[in-house]
Amino acid sequence: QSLLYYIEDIPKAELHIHIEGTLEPELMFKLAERNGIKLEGTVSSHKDRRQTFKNLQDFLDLYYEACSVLKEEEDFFDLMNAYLQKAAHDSVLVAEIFFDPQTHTERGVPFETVINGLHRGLCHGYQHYNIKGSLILCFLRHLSEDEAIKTLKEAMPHLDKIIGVGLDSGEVGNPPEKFEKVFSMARDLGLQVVAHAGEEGGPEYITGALDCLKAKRIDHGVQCLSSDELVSSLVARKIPLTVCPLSNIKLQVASRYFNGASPVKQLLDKGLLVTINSDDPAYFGGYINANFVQAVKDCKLTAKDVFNICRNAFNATFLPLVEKEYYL
Ligand code: ES4
Ligand code: ZN
Repeated sequence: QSLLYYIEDIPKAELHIHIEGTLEPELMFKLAERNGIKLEGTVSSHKDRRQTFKNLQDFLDLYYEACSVLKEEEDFFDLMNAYLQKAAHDSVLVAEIFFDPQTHTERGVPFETVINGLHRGLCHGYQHYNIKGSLILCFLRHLSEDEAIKTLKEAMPHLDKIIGVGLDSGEVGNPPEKFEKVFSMARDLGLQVVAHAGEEGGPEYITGALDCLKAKRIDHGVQCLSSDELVSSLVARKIPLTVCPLSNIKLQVASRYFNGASPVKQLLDKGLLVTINSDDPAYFGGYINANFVQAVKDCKLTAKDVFNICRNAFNATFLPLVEKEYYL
């Protein structure tokens, strides 16, 4: 009803979106054809394959496979442009966007191709949709720290196009401590730090991301609810959580611990700085507005809750203070 219109129109900051996770089957087939790549199946069969996932790894296998159609700078530009167009439709004004360079450099696509295409897409999006977009380089945690360091070195000539670093991919078995050195190097370069933690991993992954990597935001973080001590610490240190309701539901993160519903309500009730985000919208059934609708439905949120969540997100951006104040 009217809350749905409120959700559609309220200005938003998107803080947890993987650009590779916005690759819709339609664009995937278009790029495959342009690059002379033969794909199995059809747009419709690929949509079907994205309906359910057993867990994070089950999704990641498909996500990395789909990335094989991304080859040229123009492909990364088109991917970014397609996302920003959708974000504008969802009243997104600021977007801090993850990209996974190692997914592409491992296949022989040069780092420059990836970053130049994405960055050109952001510039185009600022001009055409008035979205303030920036890039966060994510290291793949299933790979070694040496490979992460190699990637950071490749990024050095492009530091003007990156605001921070993050950590993603399969969490369990790849704790934050594995990446202490590369995150310290990144901080010394003046980069901001975020990390996925407490998605499938327990509270110790969140503590590690904060204390060892010095993360300023936690991506997901929903598993903090199993430690009262950690919750108190997150509240006291005002650490924002970038929560992704549809992701948690589709990857069975919610079902195992929160009876299949988004844990947004429990997190808000503890006084945590919750934000609502998209994660991999082309796989999880919807972009940021759909994630708000899901949370409102699961948690019976009010317009006031929606407002506070949006305000939390602008507050949690890495914008310079004067720019941030403009949105608050
Ligand atoms: C991801 Cl949902 C999620 N978790 C961890 N890593 C990721 N990369 C892309 N989506
Ligand atoms: Zn994510």
